[in-house]
Amino acid sequence: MSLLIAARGMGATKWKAALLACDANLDVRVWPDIGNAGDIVFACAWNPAPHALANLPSLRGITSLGAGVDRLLEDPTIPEYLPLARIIDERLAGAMGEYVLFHALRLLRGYDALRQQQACHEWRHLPSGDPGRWTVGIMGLGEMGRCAVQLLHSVGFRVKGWSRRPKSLQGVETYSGKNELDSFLQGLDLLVCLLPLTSETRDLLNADLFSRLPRGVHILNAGRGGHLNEADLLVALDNGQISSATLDVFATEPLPVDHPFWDHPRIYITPHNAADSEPDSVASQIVENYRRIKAGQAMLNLVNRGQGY
Ligand code: NDP
Ligand code: OXD
Repeated sequence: MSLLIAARGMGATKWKAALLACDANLDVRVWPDIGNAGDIVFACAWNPAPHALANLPSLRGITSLGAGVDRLLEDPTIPEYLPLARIIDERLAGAMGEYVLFHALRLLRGYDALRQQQACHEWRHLPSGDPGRWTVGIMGLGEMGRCAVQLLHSVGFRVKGWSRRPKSLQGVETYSGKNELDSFLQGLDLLVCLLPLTSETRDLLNADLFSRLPRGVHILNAGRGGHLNEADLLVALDNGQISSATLDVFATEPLPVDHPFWDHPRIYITPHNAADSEPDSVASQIVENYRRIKAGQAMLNLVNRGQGY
């Protein structure tokens, strides 16, 4: 029995080393060197090459190497009956929390304007900003969202949160479902998207939603590129409805070199590195799921395919 790593853009070698460090007896194959396809019972996938997981007759389960599973759920070559797990990891969620806090502080303190002033050798005092006067709205109160909420709250930001089902979390005004979306959007200074990409959340950040936000709001998207209508964002930035956009994820990744976002003065780009799964931190849960699959047991951190996350 073998475990296959089919991961593009995530350094398969270090994943293999981390899995073997957990269990030196594992037979780990790295796509495309899969050997006998019939040996493979479990696959660890991240942005797999087309058909990488097709035609594996003994495959019994798959784990995403990240928190998100949208690409795997969309892949028509992956049979729907296969159980799918994803990563839940404190370090991964912590990294996302830090990303959101860092950018919230960057925006609150007007850091981009300060950099510009420095470029012009200009000494001009700008207010340092008071987190207690800023409201940050977090879309998605899962593993990522909850950590962001906690960190923002700890430094004094006012925080609102939105999820699919009602939630109660310390230090946050919570809202749920489409009916409460408008109340959630009211009064925000920064809107943060940490949603999974599903049929319900695709294209959610569009002109209609922007028009329901306070004028001059900032937005941050670290969910998936498919949440954002890119053309609508450019219009909203140009007409002042949105002040700035901090984007970690894009409809096409890597972001094409001629994409208009690169040179936009009020778009701040990071290359999908808000939070990365660290092999050493998550290898043990993958090895445990492989053990469970071999034993015919349910995996940890299972994805609900019907829900889409
Ligand atoms: P979880 O599954 O733990 O949480 C998802 C949250 O989104 C839940 O609170 C859920 O609501 C909410 N949600 C889902 N659908 C809707 C909807 N239709 N309306 C309102 N709320 C909804 O996911 P994670 O927090 O672990 O990850 C979220 C996403 O973050 C990933 O899917 C991935 O796309 C992205 N990500 C990006 C990274 C990066 O580096 N840029 C790194 C890691 C993740 P409920 O609680 O009611 O179920
Ligand atoms: C993830 C990601 O989903 O890094 O984990 O995007």
